[in-house]
Amino acid sequence: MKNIVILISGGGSNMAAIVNAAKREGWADKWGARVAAVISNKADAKGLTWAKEQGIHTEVLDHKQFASREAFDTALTQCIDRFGIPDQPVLVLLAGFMRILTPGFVSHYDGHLVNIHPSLLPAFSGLNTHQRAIDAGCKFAGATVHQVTAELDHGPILAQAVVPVLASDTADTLAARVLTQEHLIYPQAVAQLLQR
Ligand code: NHR
Ligand code: GAR
Repeated sequence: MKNIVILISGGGSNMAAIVNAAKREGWADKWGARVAAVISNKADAKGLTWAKEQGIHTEVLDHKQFASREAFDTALTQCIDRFGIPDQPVLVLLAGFMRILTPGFVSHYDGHLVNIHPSLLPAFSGLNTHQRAIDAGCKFAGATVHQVTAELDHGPILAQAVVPVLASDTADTLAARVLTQEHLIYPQAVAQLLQR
């Protein structure tokens, strides 16, 4: 069994897309893969309610309870690894997870840590991507699934999707258009990783 742990901070729609794809496409039967847990750094993340309703194990690890990034990441590693299987690396998926992770955390999951970022990387790494794309006059925007490395939003690209930027767009309308594509490419990219 390959266990997947999903980290969220908010709505969790990408998490739901992955859980639904796993169910619909039979990832457990095909590749022995299952979403073992969803962990949020925010107690009020809406995605937690949905995950619980699906019978998925959920945990909250509030970063504000920790004195340093390192202390939080060490606790997060311990929490994630409880859902691992001996001799089988756990696949950790960031899905709207809003905390920058330390190099120690990244190297612990080296090659098994993936993020979806709401821009066409390498353009617009970091936060507030949709407003920045509009302000730059971009005609296209999109999302990128990438391996996570110590350098923020710079790991190898696994998948991208492109959407048009319309003259009438606000950050919210563009974000919604990008999000529909995220829900397609993130599960696809994860399925490709599981097949390897
Ligand atoms: N960590 C590493 N080492 N590398 C990456 O590529 C990472 C990462 C952690 C998260 C997601 C990312 C994104 O897709 C991600 C990629 C949060 C911030 C941020 O500045 C930036 C990028 C991403 C996630 N977070 C603030 C912080 O101080 C907090 C912001 C908040 O809480 O709202 O950690 O965009
Ligand atoms: C998604 O658009 C994701 O790409 C983005 O936040 C949204 C989360 O939505 N991630 C980041 O901005 C990471 N810094 P979701 O919680 O509904 O999946």
